Amino acid sequence: MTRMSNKREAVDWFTDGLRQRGVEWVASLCGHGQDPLFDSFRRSGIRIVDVRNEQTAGYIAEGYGRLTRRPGVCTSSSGVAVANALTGVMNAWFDHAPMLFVSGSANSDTLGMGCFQDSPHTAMSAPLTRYSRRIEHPARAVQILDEAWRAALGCPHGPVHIDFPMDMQKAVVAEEDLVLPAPSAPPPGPNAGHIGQVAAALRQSSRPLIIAGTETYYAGESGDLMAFAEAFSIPVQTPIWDRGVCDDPSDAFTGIMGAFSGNAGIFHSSDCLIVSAPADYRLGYLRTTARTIPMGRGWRLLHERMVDTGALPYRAWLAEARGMQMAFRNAVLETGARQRMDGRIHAVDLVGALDQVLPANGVLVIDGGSIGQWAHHLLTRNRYPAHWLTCGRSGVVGYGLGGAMAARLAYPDRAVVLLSGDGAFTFTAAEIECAVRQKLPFVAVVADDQCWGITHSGHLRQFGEGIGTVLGPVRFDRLAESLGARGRRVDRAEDIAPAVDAAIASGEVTVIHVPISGGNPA
Ligand SMILES: Cc1ncc(C[n+]2csc(CCOP(=O)(O)OP(=O)(O)O)c2C)c(N)n1
Ligand SMILES: [Mg+2]
Repeated sequence: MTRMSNKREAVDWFTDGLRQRGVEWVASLCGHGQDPLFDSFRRSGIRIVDVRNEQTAGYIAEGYGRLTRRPGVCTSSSGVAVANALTGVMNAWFDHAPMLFVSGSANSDTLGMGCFQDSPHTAMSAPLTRYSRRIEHPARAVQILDEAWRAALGCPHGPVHIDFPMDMQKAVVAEEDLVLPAPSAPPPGPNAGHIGQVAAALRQSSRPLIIAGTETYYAGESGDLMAFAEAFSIPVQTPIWDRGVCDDPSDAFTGIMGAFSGNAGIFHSSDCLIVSAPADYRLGYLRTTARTIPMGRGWRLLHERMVDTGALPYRAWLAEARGMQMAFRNAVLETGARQRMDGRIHAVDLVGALDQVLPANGVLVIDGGSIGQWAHHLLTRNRYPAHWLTCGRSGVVGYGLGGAMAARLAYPDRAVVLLSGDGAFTFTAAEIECAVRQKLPFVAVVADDQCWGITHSGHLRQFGEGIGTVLGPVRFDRLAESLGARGRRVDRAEDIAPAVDAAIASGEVTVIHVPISGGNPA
């Protein structure tokens, strides 16, 4: 007797492949090209988190990738929807966040002939992704998914894109005809020879500084790094907006380095930089006289090497570095005090209140210019947890609501607090309705200085006035209420912490509108 062949539409094989890779939801906005995908998701139990702008779908996918190191998935319809979703893809491209973007498109026999929303989907994504391919043979649906997935989690990680024309989705493929994924090689391990050189450089140094973030985080070595740094009293700093490597308060963590922020004093006082980060603008392109040694994977091996060689901890240097970190923080607080206006809330009050009420495992999502700088300066004195979410190396604003939804999907049981500028918040404010309806609660605290504050401060310095930087009044509490969320306005500094606390406890989407007097720490 011959066995009945198992025949299914390619889209169902594809959806199965997603499920096998642990995908439980996709973020999306419906439309042309993805009806078979939506139907397949529905039948297979994959949740569709729907949004009002594909930008948010992209941000949810990449935010989830950042928070969990597993690719978040978003899908879109064809044409301009792809360009919208590419906003999140581009943000992921900047610093290797793993995510998968799937676009639908018209039947392949009409592509390029002026079919509806005919547009160069994969050509648009190609420069921004580690893998970008259209499925042109339905039997390759799972094999292409596998290639894409492996590229997203490759070395380095990054965003990937699959374009899936509708006729390819609907084509029936027998199981035995499916093209099988090729076996893959494991990621490269630490290079023992190079680790030896790092150890030797450290032994010759008296004031070493470790700069690490995203690379160490995605390598899964944050714990090893911090254990090493603590054992040998070596200060660690993370480039601003990188993934954090220090979840729990640690004396060895001495803050953020970056463009307009961070305590550059430690950097300039160091005689040896152990760098596991790109030498980009945040690190001043590493133009320094200090010895600079790149470091990849293998923090545990380095730790062992240092123990073997009988190296001693750099206690006095770490104490000095901590002193510089505290002096820097105090200078920031003094800047805030100088800017303070009678009776008005200042960003320092707001950030201080969050510091009081945010639980240790709470997810803080930071979006906005000046308010983000204040938060980074004041909240990162001895930790920069990987469960906080920032824009990443791109420095984008306007991703925060997608980021908060991603955080809720990644951490169903934790407090999720978005700290946003007023400008950043309005990029995708309508998503509040989607979050409420789909039970993805978070607390959004909107620091409202009625301007694109960081740019405004820069214009004041350069031109004596802001040029196109001033915004009008928005009642963010009422806006939230009109979108089905809870809204609260706070006008006194002492009311911020209780309001945030109550909002976290409510388990509902809550927007707390905090008018502030404005000002930048730098
Ligand atoms: C998509 C995008 N557009 C423009 C910018 C430039 N930019 C950086 S910070 C900023 C101001 C943000 O204003 P707001 O969210 O109100 O925060 P504030 O600086 O006032 O605290 C702008 C316009 C950017 N980073 N990203
Ligand atoms: Mg603002």
